[in-house]
Amino acid sequence: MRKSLVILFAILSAVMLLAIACGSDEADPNATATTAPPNTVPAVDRPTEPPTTAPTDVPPTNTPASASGPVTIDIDVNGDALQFSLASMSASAGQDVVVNFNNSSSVNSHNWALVEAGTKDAVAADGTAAGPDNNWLPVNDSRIIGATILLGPGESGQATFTAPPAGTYQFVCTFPGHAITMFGEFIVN
Ligand SMILES: [Cu+2]
Repeated sequence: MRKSLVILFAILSAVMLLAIACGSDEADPNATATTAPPNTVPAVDRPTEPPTTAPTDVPPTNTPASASGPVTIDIDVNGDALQFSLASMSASAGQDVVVNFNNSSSVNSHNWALVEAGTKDAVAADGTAAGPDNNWLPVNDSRIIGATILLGPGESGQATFTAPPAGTYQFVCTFPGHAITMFGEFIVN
């Protein structure tokens, strides 16, 4: 009798354990979902990134190579008056300068010359002596920094030169008689 009780107890225990085991499975239906392995890509299958090489072509910039880059200055005359359209112009020392002189006068011939400070009348006097064949300018004169040729009415021309050291210079027309009123100051910074 006692032996059969032990067997019954063992059977009941086995049934209960089985019930617990089944209940455990039913109570945890998502267990496999949370433990799914991550969908990782093997390192060997990853696409290789393009090499990051430094660009060989430097893009152009609008920054001037230096603060004293070339400059172009336009100047005219005041009609048929013996006057330039500008009383003053300026540039930086060492700067490449282009002066575009448009002689819009209908009757007068002019030139434009940059000369050392205080020399415009003396240069003009020597220019008168040099004559029209020399554009009314003394030849190989160290006081002249730059000049156009003689320009007839309606003509235009250029003077190209390198701006001299800082200071105040003069520009002048050396056509005979014009230097009295036809001049201005050229300031080099
Ligand atoms: Cu003149």
